[in-house]
Amino acid sequence: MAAKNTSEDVRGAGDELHQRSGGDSPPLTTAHGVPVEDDQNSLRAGDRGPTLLEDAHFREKIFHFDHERIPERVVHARGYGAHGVFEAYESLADITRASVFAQAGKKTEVFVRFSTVAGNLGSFDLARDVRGFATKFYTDEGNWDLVGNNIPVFFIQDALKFPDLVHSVKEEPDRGFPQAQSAHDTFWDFASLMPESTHMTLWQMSDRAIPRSFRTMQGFGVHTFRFVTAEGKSSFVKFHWTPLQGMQSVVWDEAVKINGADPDFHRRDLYDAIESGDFPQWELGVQVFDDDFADSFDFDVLDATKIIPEEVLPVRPIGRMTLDRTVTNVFAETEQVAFMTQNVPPGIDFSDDPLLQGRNFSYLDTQLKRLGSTNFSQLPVNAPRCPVAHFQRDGHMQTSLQPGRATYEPNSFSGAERGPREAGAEGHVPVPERVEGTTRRIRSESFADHYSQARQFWVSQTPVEQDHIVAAYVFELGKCEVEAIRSRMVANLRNVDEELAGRVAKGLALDLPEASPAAVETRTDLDPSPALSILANAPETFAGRKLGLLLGEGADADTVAALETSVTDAGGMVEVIAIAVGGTTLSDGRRCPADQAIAGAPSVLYDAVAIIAGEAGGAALADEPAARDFVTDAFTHFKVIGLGGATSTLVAAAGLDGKVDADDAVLTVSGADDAQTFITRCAGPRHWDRAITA
Ligand code: HDE
Repeated sequence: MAAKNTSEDVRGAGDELHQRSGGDSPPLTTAHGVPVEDDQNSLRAGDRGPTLLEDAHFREKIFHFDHERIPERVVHARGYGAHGVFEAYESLADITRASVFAQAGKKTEVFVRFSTVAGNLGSFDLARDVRGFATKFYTDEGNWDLVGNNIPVFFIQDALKFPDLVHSVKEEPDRGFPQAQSAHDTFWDFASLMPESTHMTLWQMSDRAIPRSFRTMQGFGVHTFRFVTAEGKSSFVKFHWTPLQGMQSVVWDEAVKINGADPDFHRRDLYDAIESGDFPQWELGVQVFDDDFADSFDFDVLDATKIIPEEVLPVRPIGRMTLDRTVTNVFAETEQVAFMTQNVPPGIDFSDDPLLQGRNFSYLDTQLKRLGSTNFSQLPVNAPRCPVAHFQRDGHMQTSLQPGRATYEPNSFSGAERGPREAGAEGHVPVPERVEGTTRRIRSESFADHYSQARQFWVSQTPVEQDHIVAAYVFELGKCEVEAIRSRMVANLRNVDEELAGRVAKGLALDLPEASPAAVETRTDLDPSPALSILANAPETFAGRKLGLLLGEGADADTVAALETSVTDAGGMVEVIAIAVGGTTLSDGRRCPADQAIAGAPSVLYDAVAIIAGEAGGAALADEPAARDFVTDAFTHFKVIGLGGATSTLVAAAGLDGKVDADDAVLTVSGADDAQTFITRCAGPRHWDRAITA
């Protein structure tokens, strides 16, 4: 008799998940709704005979599977999205007619996608890279896409150079590596030959490029845009997102290790925060200015390699965004979302920034390439939430039942037969601008100063941040095989700052090259901008941060409970780690389950760590290599460490004997008072003064 694999065979006994999956679930059907009899065995002639062509269910299932993939984004391929809401603080009617800012408390639905730039879809989250910060506002006058980055400047001034930039940073084509990294010859070859990139590389080598979380990074519109009032009065505007969680980054050695321990670190972090109800928020701010300011400012406001320092032109907060809903389906939403800089509603307009102009041209092409149909705007994540009416018709995957008889305008029909009414002044009116000039391929002289703001960024950093920048240049240039490339980049850095160039050259054991010729002499009179430092602006809070609580057998139950309470009260999260994921027994005999086994939970995944153990538990941890690394890494990464109970054997085994006693950020934790003191200290900065050399 023919044997038939049944669903019961596949499930196995006692499988609760499967037992639960019956009940109210709908029947399995084909894509056309026909109920399926058997999803384990294809239709065949005889027990061991060939599969039959008439098995439509098999054919459809495999056909669909074979077509599951679409091209990934050529840049920003790896991203993670979430839904939320934007709320305006006040009416901005005096500067823009954009409905999103029409009145105080006005709420607009948003979708945000964060991303890395260079890596492929399956790359890791903690690459040293710029982060995309793209926001789609579903306004009641159409979608507004603010497609920004977490760094306010860009590598190039003219969109014509974008393919060159991207080709240089992507994996090298003759070998297919390195992925998701700028630390290789072709990127630094290009950057060193393009002095206009220098300012951006300073930001990219800073801790901005290795954020702790999407939740702890700023966002910027980068370009100068325009606000336009109902009366047609326009002003220039630059957009800033400020995370209300505060800014925070990791150190490079942590980034490298996080990529191994949890390549999904940033997406998991955002998902966990939103799912646990800890909704991240950003404040939207604007720098608004007129032609007089633009004319008198030190640099060209159309040059995307420049900022306007906040100290020169303050940022005015105008609203707050809250991300409060994870996606239902990553492909349908995060992958299919189509951002386009040219999506601006009435009240917002472009400037003549050549990079922005190029982007406005590019984004439509990329969506057609990826999504395969001109009707991509009908996908739920892209569809405006306001009425849509036009005479565009048909095309692949048309899902809209467009009514009306006339599909052209002007037409003289009326009512249901007519279609939308005539376009008019209620629509998006481009700012009238008088333009004249001779057509030439030219770069304005006002774009020529490539080093002064790079220097300003450098001198605005704290010494710790400067150390990180030097180390990053040394690391990245050290990965270049061609010495001339290293040397050329250091020659450029001499125009930024002699100390920076000297320290990078020393780190590379390179003879200091002559400074490269500069079109304009570097200005040394620009005041430092404290707003550019992450550390100088770090908040004193543990809210939204995570404590890694490593427990050994016999850990004091009261201390463990007190730590959990203190962290939760501070708005933070705790993850319990033990040698085995089944957990450990506390001093009161209670079994404490673990969230993670130590082998999969190195301390790089946490903002601060505490280790609590009884005698036997402490000795067992000391025997565990992953537990020893847990302590050593936390110490090396300047983290606050809490020690409770019998941890001295572990500390000695980790090679930190003698070092922890005199260390201000290694605290003894025993009981509720200590737990509170410890968490209060965790809210402060990392212990940057820690001497970590052997
Ligand atoms: Fe983009 N960029 N870009 N870009 N960009 C894309 O569009 C492009 C630039 C940015 O999460 C692509 O949908 C050109 C600056 C983000 O889906 C593509 C130029 C800034 C995202 C494209 C730039 C950005 C993209 C690829 C040179 C910061 C991801 C996939 C002028 C202000 C959006 C896609 C998402 C994506 C073109 C420069 C930000 C190819 C030609 C400057 C955040 O259209």
